[in-house]
Amino acid sequence: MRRFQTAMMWGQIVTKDLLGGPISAAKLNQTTASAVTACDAADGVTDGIIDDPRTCHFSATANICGAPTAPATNCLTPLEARAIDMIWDGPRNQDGQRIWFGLDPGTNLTAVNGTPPFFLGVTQFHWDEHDLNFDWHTVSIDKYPQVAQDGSRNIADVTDTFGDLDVFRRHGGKLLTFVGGNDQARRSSSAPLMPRTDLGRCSTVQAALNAMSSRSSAVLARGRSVVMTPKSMRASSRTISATS
Ligand SMILES: [Ca+2]
Repeated sequence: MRRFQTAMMWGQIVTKDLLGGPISAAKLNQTTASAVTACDAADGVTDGIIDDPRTCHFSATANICGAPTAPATNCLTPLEARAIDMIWDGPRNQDGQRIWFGLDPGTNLTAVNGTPPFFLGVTQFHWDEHDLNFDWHTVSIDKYPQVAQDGSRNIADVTDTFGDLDVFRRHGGKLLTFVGGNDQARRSSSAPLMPRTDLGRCSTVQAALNAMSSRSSAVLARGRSVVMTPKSMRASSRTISATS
């Protein structure tokens, strides 16, 4: 929970540093619509949904005003396009290594990147720094990794660990979690990490879990590792029935 709540502030910090503040909702929504238009049909069904956002490599630079691919309205400046590409990419440290996942193309960008910031992100920064008066505006792109690291040191034991699930496991419990790909806060691509974060330190449960991720990500104890698509969701339902 700590990592993804901290990451809610990534877009706020990127737009603050590059632009002085958030990008307008109209431009964010237009860019999302452009990404959906570009990637929708790749899954074989033109339904307004990007079935597996990991396969969508649309860049917001296509929407820069004056570009042949730019939309008729709500085109972007080069810095706005760079900011949105960084939001999709996710936070990175000074070595260029990604330290959490970006928002999926197709996800509504306005909820955590508009005005005001998503309140849980602001609160998480307070927890990360153990300072109720900590002002997120003082955090730059370069300093973001330190706040995330501070959170690991200061608050992870409180926010990232749940009860001992070994007992649940020994009793034959089966666990199914679901992450909607269009959740503005959760990154569906983070679902495979859930056994190591949200499920805490239960080694036997971790060992029992297989990760399945996509737009409709799921983690199923004793399940098989598959990529979830509408077809495989139906197949997975049969797997769940067979093992329950
Ligand atoms: Ca589609």
